[in-house]
Amino acid sequence: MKYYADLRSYIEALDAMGDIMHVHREVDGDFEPSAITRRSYEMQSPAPLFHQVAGVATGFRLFGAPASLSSRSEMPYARVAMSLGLAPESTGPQIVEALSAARFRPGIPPVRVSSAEALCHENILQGDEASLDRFPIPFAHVKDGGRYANTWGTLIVKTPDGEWVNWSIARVMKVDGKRVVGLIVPSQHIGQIWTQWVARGEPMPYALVQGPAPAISCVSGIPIPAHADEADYIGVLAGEPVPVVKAVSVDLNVPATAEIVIEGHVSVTRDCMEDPYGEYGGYLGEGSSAQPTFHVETITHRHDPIWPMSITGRPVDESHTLWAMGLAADALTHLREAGLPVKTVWIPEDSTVHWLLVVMPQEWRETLPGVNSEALAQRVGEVLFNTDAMVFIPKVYVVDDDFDPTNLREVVWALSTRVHPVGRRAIFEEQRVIRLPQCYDEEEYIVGKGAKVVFDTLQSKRHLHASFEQGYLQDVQQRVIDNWR
Ligand SMILES: Cc1cc2nc3c(=O)[nH]c(=O)nc-3n(C[C@H](O)[C@H](O)[C@H](O)COP(=O)(O)O)c2cc1C
Ligand SMILES: [Mn+2]
Repeated sequence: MKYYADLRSYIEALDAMGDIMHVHREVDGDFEPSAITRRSYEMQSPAPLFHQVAGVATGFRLFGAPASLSSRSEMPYARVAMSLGLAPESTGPQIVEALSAARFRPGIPPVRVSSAEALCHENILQGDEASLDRFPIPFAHVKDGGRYANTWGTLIVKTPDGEWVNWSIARVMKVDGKRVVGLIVPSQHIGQIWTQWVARGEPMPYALVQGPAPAISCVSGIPIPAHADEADYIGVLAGEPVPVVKAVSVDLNVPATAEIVIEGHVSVTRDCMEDPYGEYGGYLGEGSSAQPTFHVETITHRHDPIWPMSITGRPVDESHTLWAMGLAADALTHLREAGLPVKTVWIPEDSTVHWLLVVMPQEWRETLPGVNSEALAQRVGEVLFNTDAMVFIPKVYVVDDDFDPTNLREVVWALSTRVHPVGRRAIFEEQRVIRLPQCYDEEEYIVGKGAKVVFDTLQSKRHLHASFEQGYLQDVQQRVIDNWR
């Protein structure tokens, strides 16, 4: 187990295990880097590091697929695990468990270092010099409304009273060298905090951080509770405080080892059009909406900075690995806090965050005397659908632990044989619906309400599998294995 304190040491570690594809030939600055990154997701090949992008200074690099599935198929979650300081061989459920366990430990606040010690302050650009035009910012997908200047970076904002500092990922689109426009979802923490600044009529200071320590990127992309600082939680995962430095022109602390930090203020009105953007559900974007403008005032960066990107779309990319595991850990935490003896929670990558499996241990009936599976499904829905993070999840399955929830073949087999066509489900009407899950009708998106469901797939009596492992006596199995050629 090793914690990577900056993006470069993480990339070096991936390189040492054969999981980096160096692209030395010049790529265009428009679509080629994203197309290569997309193809690398779909082929599960090494993560591309672009050494020369047309239109930007030599030395300015682009890095794709930072936390998707590893090309080392025997350790598929190595990129996520290593980012979080866990062993590369960690299984999905082990990562989910680690993320949930860290929620129960006291936070470790960041430490301030001086500007002279902060790598992210090696270059400080202000005024006209502080232009996004210097950086390699490609288009992500062909139908997008513009170049996306944030797909994997951390937005840092804090409440006007200074009590709560939030680090999160939300996409922002480049308008020009000095302006970007960001999608602010009201239920997300950045939305909750922006609303407080709007109420005061003051522009919100922000820092957009590209390429901090990989654990920072990962935690920025997953839910922890409102009013909790992601920095303190990252300190727990890292086992040491995150080094931060005071930003140059706004009153915010930023991760000291980051590749690039963009500083400025966010407008108090939704004054700019954002979107379309190809989303995690796997479809190219349609439509657009008015969102606030982020003005670029100062940019600081390391020498030869690396700009990371996640090119969301059909599975599997960072939304389906990291974000899904973070949502699963959040659900697991809430269910356990509600006293439910849940073994694990898993969101299959290929469901693009539309299915969430709640895995019950064999002995759950003894732990919850008098509760039948129908009542359990109802309780699971009551707990989950009241949390902010589950606004993204339309369909929950309560399942037995007699199959591997991370193995898609087993998931399809178990669900197709255990979901009743019409019965055994708890339906929750009038739930919050936002425009990101793909399965609702236009009228439901307009009113912002629709149904959610918890399928009760628990078997009243466990059926044995007609498999090699369960369908034959031990001595026959052993003889077969011993004589296998
Ligand atoms: C690659 C990636 C892209 C994301 N893009 C967005 C986005 O554009 N808007 C958004 O609201 N959440 C987005 N998310 C999800 C949020 O980062 C996640 O819900 C996180 O919990 C938000 O932080 P918060 O809990 O502090 O609000 C993205 C996550 C990942 C991993
Ligand atoms: Mn938060």
